Amino acid sequence: MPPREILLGVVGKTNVGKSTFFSAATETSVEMENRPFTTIEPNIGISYVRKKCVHTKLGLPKCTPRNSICIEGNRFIPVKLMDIAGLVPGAHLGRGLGNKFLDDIRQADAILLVVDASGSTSEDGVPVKPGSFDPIKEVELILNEIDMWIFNNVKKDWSRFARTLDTGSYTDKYSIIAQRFSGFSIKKEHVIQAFEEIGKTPSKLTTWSDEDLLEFVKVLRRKSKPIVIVANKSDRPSAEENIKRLKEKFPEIPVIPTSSVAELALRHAAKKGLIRYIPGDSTFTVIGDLNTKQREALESIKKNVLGKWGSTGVQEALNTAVFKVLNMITVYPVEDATHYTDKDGRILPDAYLVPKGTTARELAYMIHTDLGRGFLYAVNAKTKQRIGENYVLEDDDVIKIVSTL
Ligand SMILES: Nc1nc2c(ncn2[C@@H]2O[C@H](COP(=O)(O)OP(=O)(O)OP(=O)(O)O)[C@@H](O)[C@H]2O)c(=O)[nH]1
Ligand SMILES: [Mg+2]
Repeated sequence: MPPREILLGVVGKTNVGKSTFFSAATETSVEMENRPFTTIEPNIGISYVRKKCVHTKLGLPKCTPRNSICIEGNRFIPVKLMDIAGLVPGAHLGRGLGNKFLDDIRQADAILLVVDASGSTSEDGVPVKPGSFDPIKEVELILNEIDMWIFNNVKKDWSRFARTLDTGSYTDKYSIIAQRFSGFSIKKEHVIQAFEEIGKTPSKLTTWSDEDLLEFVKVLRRKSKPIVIVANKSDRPSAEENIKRLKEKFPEIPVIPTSSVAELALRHAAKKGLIRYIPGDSTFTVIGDLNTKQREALESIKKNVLGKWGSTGVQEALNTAVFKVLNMITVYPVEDATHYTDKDGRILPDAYLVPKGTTARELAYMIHTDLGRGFLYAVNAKTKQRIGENYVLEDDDVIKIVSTL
């Protein structure tokens, strides 16, 4: 089984810039020779997280990437991005695209919650005077829609389910409850964590009130669908104060100031050969002939976005979701631990995103079932030391697996 594909859902009220974010994040100037993912639905695109490539740390002049891209020492590793239709209040009751929207969300590993930080779109997505709508309300609205949707779905049959669990003798109630929520990709570990957090055990479910169930659902959602707040339209003056407020209001959620239009413009300009810009950079260099309009647009981006926030935020939002919120690390499997190559001599061909805590043997299984089954030992290519199956992988490890099969 190859490493799990990561899917990030771009979620938000209507007209906040979800599609612009999606276009910017999936626009690339470098084509990969073989597409990393097999099935791509229309609203799904490929985006990349950015990391310093391990070849630079190893003092190698270059690498030969296969499942990813390396631009000037920066490894870009693919993840899937889903552009989800705009959400309106009452979606959980079927309003707007209602259930379609919520259905998409359940597949996502993490949510990029896009808000209009400039406060210039109303609850229903209608343009209003900048600063007149509070993006904090947007975050609350969306989280509430997701919570209510899960709650309503689970509540339907809850009392019977609760009775069965309370009266039957089950050894692993957590698993059964996880199954009940599996349609929302909620796993057993999330269920265990949620019970811990609400200070209950799965023994007297029949005594739960609706409020108890809703509280449980909220905690489950937080555990299973972690969020990054994409504070979009940060190029507008009215965004600054709101971004500060968002950070204060949601201290446990990363808030990333973002200008999707700026990122899209930079990527287009780079693609046309007008500028040199690597996604996530804090600046760009002009290398082509710009007309006045182009020059003014780029200067404005430099001043109002890059100069002010340090980057457009698009790359940072993706990186935060994958590395901080989903806790992924990067490992590089190789077949030759001396030269860091695969059997065809490609240097550091693959960069895998794996959850923190993954062991050497689990990595072997991800590369190939046979490698996992016949696992003998692994070699840490950086230190040339042998490591056992229970070795917990570290970020940027380069690993050779030795197997009987
Ligand atoms: N100033 C500014 N405008 C933006 C930014 N991102 C998007 N917009 C504008 O906001 C409007 C809505 O953008 P979309 O990307 O279509 O928004 P959406 O969230 O996909 O909208 P729906 O699909 O209708 O829900 C467009 O006019 C964009 O040009 C940004 O970073 N800054
Ligand atoms: Mg859209």
